[in-house]
Amino acid sequence: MADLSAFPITKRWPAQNPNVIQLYSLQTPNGVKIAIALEELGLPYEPHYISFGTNNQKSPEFLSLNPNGRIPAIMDPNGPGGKPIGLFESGAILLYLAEKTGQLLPPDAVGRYETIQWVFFQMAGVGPMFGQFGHFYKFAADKVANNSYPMERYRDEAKRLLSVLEARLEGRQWIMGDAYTIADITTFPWIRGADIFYGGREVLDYAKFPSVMAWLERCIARPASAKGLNIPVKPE
Ligand SMILES: N[C@@H](CCC(=O)N[C@@H](CS)C(=O)NCC(=O)O)C(=O)O
Repeated sequence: MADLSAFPITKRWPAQNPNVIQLYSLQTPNGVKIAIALEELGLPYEPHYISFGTNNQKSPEFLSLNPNGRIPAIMDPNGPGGKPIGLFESGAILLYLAEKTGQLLPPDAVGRYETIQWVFFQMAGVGPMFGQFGHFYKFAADKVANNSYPMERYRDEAKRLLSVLEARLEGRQWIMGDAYTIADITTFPWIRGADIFYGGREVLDYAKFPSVMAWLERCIARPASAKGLNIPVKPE
C-alpha cells in the first residue's frame, strides 16, 4: 500500500485506493483533459471533485500540490523510481502520462517533438486566448458593456487560432495525422468548451472551420474521450 502521508492534499481528499493515480479536477476545458487521457490509456485512477463554488482550489491542502491554485493536478503513487510524484499544469501532466505509458505520443523523435509543439500551441495560444474571449464575451460582459474592444481582440485572436488549426487538420484525421495523441486531447476540449460554456459557436464562426468541426466530432465520438469529458462527477 502506497504511503501518501507526505501529500497534505490527501488529508482533505483522502485516497480510497492510494495505489492508483489521484486526479484533482473539475469538468472544465483544462480539467477534463486528464480524465480523457487516463481513460484513453486505461490507467486506474481516482477522481476528486474540486469545487470552485467553495474555492477548493485556493485551499491550503490544494495549494500544497499546486501553488498556482488551479485545476487539474495529479498525484501518482508510482512515479519515477517507484516514488510518488505530484504534478500540476495540464500540458505537463499529459506529457508525463504519455511518457509513463509510451502511448499517445509518437515513438520517433520528430513525431514526438511535433506533437509537443502542438501541445504548446494549445497551452500558450488556444487556452489563454479562448479563455479571455469567454471572460469578456460571457462571464464579464456586463463589465465591458461600453467597450467592445476586449471581446473583439480575443474573438479575433481565437478565430485566427482556429484558422491555424483548420489548415493543420485539412486532410488529416488527427492533429498528428493517423495517430490520436496528447495534442488532440489538450485541444479539443477548448474548441468544444467555447461553444458549450461560452455560447461562442456563431461569434467565432465555427461553420467556417469545417475540418476543425469534423475533427471535434471524431474526438467526441471516441468512447474513452467522451467518458473523460464527464469526470469528475459532482458529489451528491
Ligand atoms: N495552464 C493551466 C491552466 C489551469 C486553469 O486555468 N484552470 C482553471 C479551470 S480551466 C482554474 O482552475 N480556474 C480556477 C481559478 O482561476 O481560480 C493548465 O493548463 O493546467
